[in-house]
Amino acid sequence: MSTRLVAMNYVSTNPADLEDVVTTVDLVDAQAFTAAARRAKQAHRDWARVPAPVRGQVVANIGRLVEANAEALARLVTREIGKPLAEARGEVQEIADTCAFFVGEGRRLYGQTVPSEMPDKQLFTFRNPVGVTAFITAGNFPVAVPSWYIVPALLCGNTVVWKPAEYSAASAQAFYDIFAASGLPEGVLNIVFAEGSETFRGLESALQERLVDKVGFTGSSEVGALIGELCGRHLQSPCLELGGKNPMVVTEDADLDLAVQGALFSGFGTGGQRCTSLGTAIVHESVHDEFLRRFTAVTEAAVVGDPFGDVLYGPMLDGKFAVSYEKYLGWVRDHHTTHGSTGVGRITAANPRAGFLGDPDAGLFYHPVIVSGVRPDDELFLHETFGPIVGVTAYRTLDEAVELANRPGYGLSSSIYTTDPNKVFAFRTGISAGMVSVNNSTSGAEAHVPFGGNGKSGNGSRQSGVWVLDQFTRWQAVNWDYSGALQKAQMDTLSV
Ligand code: UN1
Repeated sequence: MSTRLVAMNYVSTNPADLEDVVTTVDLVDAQAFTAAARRAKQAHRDWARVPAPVRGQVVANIGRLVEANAEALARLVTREIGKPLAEARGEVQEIADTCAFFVGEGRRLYGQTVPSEMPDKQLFTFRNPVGVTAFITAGNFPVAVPSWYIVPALLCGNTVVWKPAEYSAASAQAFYDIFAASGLPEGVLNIVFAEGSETFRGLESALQERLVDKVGFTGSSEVGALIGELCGRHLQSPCLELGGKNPMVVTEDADLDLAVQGALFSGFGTGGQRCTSLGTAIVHESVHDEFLRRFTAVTEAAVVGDPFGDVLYGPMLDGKFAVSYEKYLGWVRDHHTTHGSTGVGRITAANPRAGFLGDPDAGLFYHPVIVSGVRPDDELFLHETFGPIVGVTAYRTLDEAVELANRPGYGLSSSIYTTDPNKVFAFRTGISAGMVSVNNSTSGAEAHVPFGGNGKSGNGSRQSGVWVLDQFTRWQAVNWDYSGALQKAQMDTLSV
């Protein structure tokens, strides 16, 4: 473990106005991360002994506080990461919905009774908390996604170390303050601001010292693989919620206007910076040109700008995404494209930093880009771009469409626009995605259904709803013998 002290702070700025400093936080080093895990470990025994219905009451308090502070929190999220206010309000609502769901789970958290093969004997199962959980979350959903981890983890009797993204530090701190005011005992929830490599090393020591029992990570597939490797060395299976190259298949019988609305929202909503954002629209050859024409038209009419205004999307979440996005734009520029491959749409003059692609005064604002004619071996077809780029390609048979949809090797979200139920069936059973939308957007999952992906999108873990309980509890089998004799399974089994 390092003894180096990292005396650093991070300045979180408003991506729509880089002069506006939202907050400054101190970043701690690896040792401080491990120390937080130690605090969480100390707090665990008492928290696990609080009856689950009472833990549910704390979750109810959190939900009430979130609702009371909803508008302020949503505005802070918009200011800090540039997400349009309507989306930020929805995100805050998602925390309240998650709390509402898990308040009730405090009175369920069911185990089972299981018949024994021997007389005078009972078998039971109990859900036990896993212990200390450690979550590393991204900043594109700076409060909703952390709530998917933290609320059920707490409800199940775990304590938490949480490392949010630095660029959403103020939103994370406000979220933490709400949780801290809800009656959570000291040490149960610990927030740590640290840079990635210090977090990794801190987590490594915490796993080595057996201080952490379950890791959750939301972020890129590359970092997810490193976290998976690290956890695997300690025989742990983390929750990994990673990237996506989410396909949308549009069949020949689809309602094209509906499909175009779906493509606009899932491709360019949040500036394409959701793990569930649309990557490629795979459109039947007979409607491809018409789809492209209409999609281009609505995209050209869309307004990008001040996230407090009525816009499709605002700036990139943070400068670091603009840097990586420039690389993807390089792919676009190199590509043989049609329909405005270097940018369609316009940027509103309502924002003083408004400008056009390539204009240094545009700050972190980027045009939406539609790339037609993407081919299965193109980098643009295969890789997540985490920005406002949507590829469009044509297909002939549905089998071919499904093959194209699976080709990038991710498997988070997907969608099909069709009026033919047989095509829905073929798509649903052929696609290797954790989530399938029918005549709806790839993004915007509801907060109480299983969320997660396969392949490069994750290791099969699921968040939300009752499904997440399997991440944050471990089954304990209890074998209780009333007979007063040593009854041996398999050997003393009654036969008739
Ligand atoms: C993410 O981008 O990490 O389904 C999560 C959606 C949102 C969550 C996205 N509710 O688009």
